[in-house]
Amino acid sequence: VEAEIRTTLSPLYEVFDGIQGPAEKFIRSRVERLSGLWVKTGQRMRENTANQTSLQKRVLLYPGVLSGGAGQRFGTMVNRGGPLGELVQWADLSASLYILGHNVTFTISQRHLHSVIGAAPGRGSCPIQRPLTFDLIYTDYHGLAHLQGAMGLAFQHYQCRFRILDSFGTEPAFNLGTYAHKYGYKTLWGSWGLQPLQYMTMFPHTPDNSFLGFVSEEAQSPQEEREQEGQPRTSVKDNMAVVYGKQDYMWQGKESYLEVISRELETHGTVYQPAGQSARLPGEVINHGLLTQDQFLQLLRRAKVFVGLGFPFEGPAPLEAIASGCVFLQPRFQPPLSSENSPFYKGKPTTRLVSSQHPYAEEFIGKPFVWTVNMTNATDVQETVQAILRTEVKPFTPREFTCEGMLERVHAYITHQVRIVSHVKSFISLVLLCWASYASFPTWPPESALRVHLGPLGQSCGSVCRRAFLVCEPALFHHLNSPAAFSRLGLSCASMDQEVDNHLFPAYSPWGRRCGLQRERLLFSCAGSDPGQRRLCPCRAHQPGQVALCPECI
Ligand code: U2F
Repeated sequence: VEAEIRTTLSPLYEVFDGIQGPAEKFIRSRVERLSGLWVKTGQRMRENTANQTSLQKRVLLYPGVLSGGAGQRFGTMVNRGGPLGELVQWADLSASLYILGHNVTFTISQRHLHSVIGAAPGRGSCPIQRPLTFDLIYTDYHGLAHLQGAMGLAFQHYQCRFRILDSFGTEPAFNLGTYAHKYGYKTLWGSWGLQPLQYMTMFPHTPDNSFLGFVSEEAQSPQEEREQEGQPRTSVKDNMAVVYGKQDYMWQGKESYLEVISRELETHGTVYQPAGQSARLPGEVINHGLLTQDQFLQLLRRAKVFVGLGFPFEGPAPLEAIASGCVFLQPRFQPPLSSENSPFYKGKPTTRLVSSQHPYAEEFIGKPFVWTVNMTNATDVQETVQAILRTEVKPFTPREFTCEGMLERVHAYITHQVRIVSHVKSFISLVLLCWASYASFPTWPPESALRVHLGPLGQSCGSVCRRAFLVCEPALFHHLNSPAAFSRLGLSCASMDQEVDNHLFPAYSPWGRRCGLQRERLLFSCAGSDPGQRRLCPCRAHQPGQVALCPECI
């Protein structure tokens, strides 16, 4: 069956039926609220991409974090200022897959999971019992562990079908268990040995993973909604700031920073307050309590500045604020945060250095929409706020965070990252095909997209490519992993190292002119650098505002 773009989301609400916790309600109401936008974008896509069809996939969505006791705890926090970023992403992923015409099943119950994947509850099952009826399973790290328990031996057979929503990303060195164990990259998460591109992140953190993202909506009045699309809207703003932080502990110790801002702007908060109590906030702050997303967006629409306090890290709200015509003011982290020095990032399978509260906003959007300051320097803060107030900004959304951008990206992943033929009936050939696609070299993006760069000492391929206004493409590494690739770059190798495991390979060490070839394809890594190594980097161009896709590859 061909996947045909759908023009309604209503049947998807039935998919969510019967799941009634606060988290699921949040997901459902977000999908409903954005349905008009999804449908309109789908229709536009249908007109423009008449010939770009793909096979309909049977897709299971299983956010493990919402299941069982842990899920109940997560759910309880939804109405108390707890994290919503992941729910935003699950909602937008469900809507994207449905609009793109796929067959979507959504569950957060382990019992239901067992029944739909064909395993008896409470014990592992024999894979021969019943072939998996899903082409793809989107889950998270929690869900992966549940699936392993439920599927037994079949778990490994089908692992190429898993997609893991992993907000902060998993670098290859942490992903391969044996390597992680041997070289000190072992963390709480990681070590599942999947293809690094199977991990899907909230922002384009490392190109080793697939950037899934979400949709950043622009707050609109009904009248504006009727206006012609594509015209930047200007609205009259009040002299007000909205502070980013749904729980009052996030505000503690930030009084002097907020005081400087309050001198210039009326300061508003959307902080959860338990019944009968008020949140502990500076006296000058007007607190609205935790708002629904819709109300929150209406507030942003009135404000000039959205103020970051340093936490939460890397969430959706700054993008919504910028889409609503606010400037985002946020603290710089000097030294940068990492899994070495930050309790929050500790145990996360990444070596990333986090230079501010929202590095994507800082690096990919920047001024005049995003200003990054030293929050302990009152003069810096004051001058920045004054400069912001002299600047006029229009609502802005990077293309990759629009409905169209997300649909295009998800469609590209589904079409090109999956090479499982869904019409194959026999279980054995299904398994072999799954393995074959897992083991053979990727063919997307095509080799014609490859731009080879030889990095300087001590630089990761991620940054080598970025500095050339390109992006590192891990699926193209295998084209550089041969003696010929070294000679094409004018490097003469005194030795060719093929025996050592090193996630920086292919790389060249000028001391002794040693060339290193990668022998484990799961270790091809855009992330990672060493002062003694020059890395061979597979870079590619990307579409404007859509870093995940190259111009010639969809
Ligand atoms: C991030 O999670 P958060 O939930 O803290 O992220 P936010 O940026 O605050 O945004 C989540 C949504 O909350 C909404 C807002 C956003 O879409 O519209 N909202 C709301 O409904 N009502 C309000 O009063 C205020 C905001 C991140 F996404 C996670 O991955 C991290 O785990 C977490 C910690 O760093 O930060």
